Amino acid sequence: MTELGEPRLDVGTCESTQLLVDTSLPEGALVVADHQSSGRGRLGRSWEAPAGAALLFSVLLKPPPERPEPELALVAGIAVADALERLLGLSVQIKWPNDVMLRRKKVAGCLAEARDGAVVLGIGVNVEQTNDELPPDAGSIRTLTGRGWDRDDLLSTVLESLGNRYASWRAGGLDAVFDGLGPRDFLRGRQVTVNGTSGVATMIDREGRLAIAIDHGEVVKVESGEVAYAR
Ligand code: BT5
Repeated sequence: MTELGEPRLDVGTCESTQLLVDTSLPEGALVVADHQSSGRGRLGRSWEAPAGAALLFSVLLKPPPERPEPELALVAGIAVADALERLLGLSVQIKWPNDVMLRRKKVAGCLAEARDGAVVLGIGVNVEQTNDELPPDAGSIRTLTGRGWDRDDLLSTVLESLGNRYASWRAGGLDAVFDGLGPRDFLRGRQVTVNGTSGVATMIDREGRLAIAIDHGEVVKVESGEVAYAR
């Protein structure tokens, strides 16, 4: 297991925890915010959460160069799913490439950004938001289970799972964490469109690609992109 969370910086409001991580610090350095004024998603999108309602943090990772850094968003999704399943006793899915789903709603998102030869991994988990404070396809622990959760307890559990899964991934790649991914694949069997390719999602493969069965039994593997799916 890799110990994550030291040194730790807690801030009230910031633009984005992603920007506050100093990459010269040792691996495991953590920034936690109560609120972000410009929380970031992938591809220039934003991550929104009212003050005091969500777990918002970034952690500094220094993976070996041979490990593909985009896989870390999946590793993070697995760790968040492990933690939520352990705490809530409910099954949690991963929607390729970086969403964590509970009761078919996005409850958390992960963002792996390469910087200065390191990776700043950001995770947002919706905890106390009401439906009015969330996008339509999103949920919070509160809206989905009827109760909230102490954000510090949640953070400790997520960091512990992440430390475990990250250590396994460092040593053995996605293969070593695949037990946490394959069975949780939210898109499997659903009609999807990614980067203009439409078909039925069949699996996430061991390189982290989404396999899509298109016409005539042909399978296309997609490395990244935004997924539109049928419910
Ligand atoms: C993600 O991006 O899902 C990655 C989100 C990472 C957020 C964390 S919070 C701590 C750290 N600091 C940051 O600045 N970011 C990280 P993506 O797949 O691009 O999803 C973004 C999309 O999700 C938006 O375009 C909205 O449609 C939707 N969205 C925004 N806020 C949301 C929320 N609270 N819950 C669920 N969906 C949300």
